[in-house]
Amino acid sequence: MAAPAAIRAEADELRRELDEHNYRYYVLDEPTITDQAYDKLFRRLQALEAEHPDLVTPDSPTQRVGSAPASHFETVAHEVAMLSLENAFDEAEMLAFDERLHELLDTASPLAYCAEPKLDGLALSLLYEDGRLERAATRGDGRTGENITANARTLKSIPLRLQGDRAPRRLEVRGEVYMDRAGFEALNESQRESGGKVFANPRNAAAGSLRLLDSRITASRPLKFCSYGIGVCDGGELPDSQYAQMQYLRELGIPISREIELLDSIDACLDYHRRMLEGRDELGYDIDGVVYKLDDRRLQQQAGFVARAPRWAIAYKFPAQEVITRLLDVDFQVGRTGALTPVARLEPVAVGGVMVSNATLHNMDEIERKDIRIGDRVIVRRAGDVIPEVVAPVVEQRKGRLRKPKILKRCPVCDSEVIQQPGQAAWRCSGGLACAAQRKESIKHFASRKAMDIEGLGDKLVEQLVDLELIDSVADIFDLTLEQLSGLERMAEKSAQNLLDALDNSKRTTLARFIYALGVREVGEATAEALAEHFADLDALMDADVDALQRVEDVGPVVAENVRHFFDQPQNREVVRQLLAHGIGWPAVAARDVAEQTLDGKTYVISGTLDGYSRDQAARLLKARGAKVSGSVSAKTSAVVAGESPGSKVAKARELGVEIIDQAGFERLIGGN
Ligand code: JCF
Repeated sequence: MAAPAAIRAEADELRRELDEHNYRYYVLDEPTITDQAYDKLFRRLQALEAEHPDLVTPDSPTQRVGSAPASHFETVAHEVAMLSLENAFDEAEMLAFDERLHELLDTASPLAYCAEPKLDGLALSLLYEDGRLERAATRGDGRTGENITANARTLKSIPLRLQGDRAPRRLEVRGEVYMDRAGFEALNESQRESGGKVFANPRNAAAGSLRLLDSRITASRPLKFCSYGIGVCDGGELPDSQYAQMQYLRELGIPISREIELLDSIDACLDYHRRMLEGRDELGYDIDGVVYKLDDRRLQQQAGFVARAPRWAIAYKFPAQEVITRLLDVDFQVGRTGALTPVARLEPVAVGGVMVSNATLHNMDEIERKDIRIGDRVIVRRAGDVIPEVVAPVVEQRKGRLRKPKILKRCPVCDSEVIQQPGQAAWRCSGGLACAAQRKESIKHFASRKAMDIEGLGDKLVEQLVDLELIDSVADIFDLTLEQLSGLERMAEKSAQNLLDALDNSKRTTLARFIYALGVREVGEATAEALAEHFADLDALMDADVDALQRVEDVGPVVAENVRHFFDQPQNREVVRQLLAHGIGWPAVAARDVAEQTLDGKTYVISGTLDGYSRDQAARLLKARGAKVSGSVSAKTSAVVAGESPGSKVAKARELGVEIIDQAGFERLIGGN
């Protein structure tokens, strides 16, 4: 049965609104509604489409989930070849590029360039016909690529239809598919957990995710698209400058770089390059240089092409963020919790413009998985603000039999036994606070900004104080005297007094900071905050059993066990006692009443939107009263909480005869919260 006209009109309107919000989010970077409100519209559309399948259109925002695997990719011939770029590696080569263009174009006036960062991803061609995405293809060898339409459709930053009604009849948009660093880290984390493939860098992760035969997997990968130009254009006029063309694409709903700039001369280009190089780490995604294009399209045409690249564009490369060097040896560093981190000693090499001679190898499992040997040539990566890491060995260059790095039997700092707990990748020194390394690290952590925030008590000073045996534990720092401090190397009396003042000031803190400062394994700021809010009182926390601890939001069995174990150690309890005796204190935290477990044994499913509660909040309130919250309805479900525009779950509940309760019913359950 065809859907009634009114329903069809509502679905069309929802699609229009969702497209608009997608555009505001991905292109303008200025969302005007919350994620929740977006989800609400999305679910309403999903519900309409589920009830009236004839309403589903291929360009509906709901159709980005991917489809059953293909056996192979079809070949696509590019109507206009996808070119590569000439490279420049220094200012002299950039000046020569500009000079040559002046000669070719027979002009002495400064030339204007359109500049943008060069993303480190894969080129993609998107063909829109009458404003609809018809085909997506990889670059391939520039003449023919692969048809990966099903995969490209799953990227939310690629519009399935163009905005407005100004789109030419046929428009081929070109750009780069990439993964930002946060997406890359999150993907690798989940791959590690599920035993899947771990990617060496964001580029490999993007390539591996885009060219999957199963587009449903592509849909789950954090891929992004950013356009850099236009290929084919039929049946429409394009602006006559590169910069204006890019703005035009943006108006059509195509994401372009936020960093794009129109520059009036080659000098401005060199300045842009310096600015981008400086800001490189803060961008959040890897770039390997800057692309400059002659802005005037008529001049571009005059300049023409060489074999496989335009004469009117150039990529000015940055120093590589991945380089190859030799692994000389592997040492071990002991962290705050005793974990031994293997550290690569490298033949010094410049990475991203910085000399590097040490890099992390993460842990022994990682070394084993990557089969890294001492003496190998290894790929070293330094990107963003993370510490340099060894990505992989270059196995093809391995000569002879090389030794595998081995974990130490004894701690390199205190000679205690090194042990590995079952199910954990980390090997740990068993010395605890008897180990100077762990003492130093725990004191550094205690004093750090997000913990007790003791200004002037930096890493170097902590090491000095521990080495001189002036302090042993975090409590000892409050016994330091002016005499002791001003007797230290490079410490004037003024700085010594400032440090004593800072120590005094730090004593007025918050319970959350204090808990965090203690450095319990895996208790970060957020967990410390949750513990403080839940228990409101240090004694209550110190005496809580594992079950009580697990009732705290986001505290699972491992963290609960760590907290319990920490406070079971008499020396830890003693340190806490001493700290409090020094006058450390905090304003009282309003105790959050522990809700009565009125919903113990019940299981609820939430569907649709509740007024005034996000789904997470609603779930939390139910869980706080002992209920379980599940994502799917079964005969065991106690009730479905149905908010506004609920989905198919309500239908399922009806089918199974499961109770359905509305907003008022939900509020009765949680007792007028
Ligand atoms: O960001 C890039 N990787 C990128 C590649 C940017 C551009 O403006 C490009 C490109 C490849 C070819 N322009 C051309 C012509």
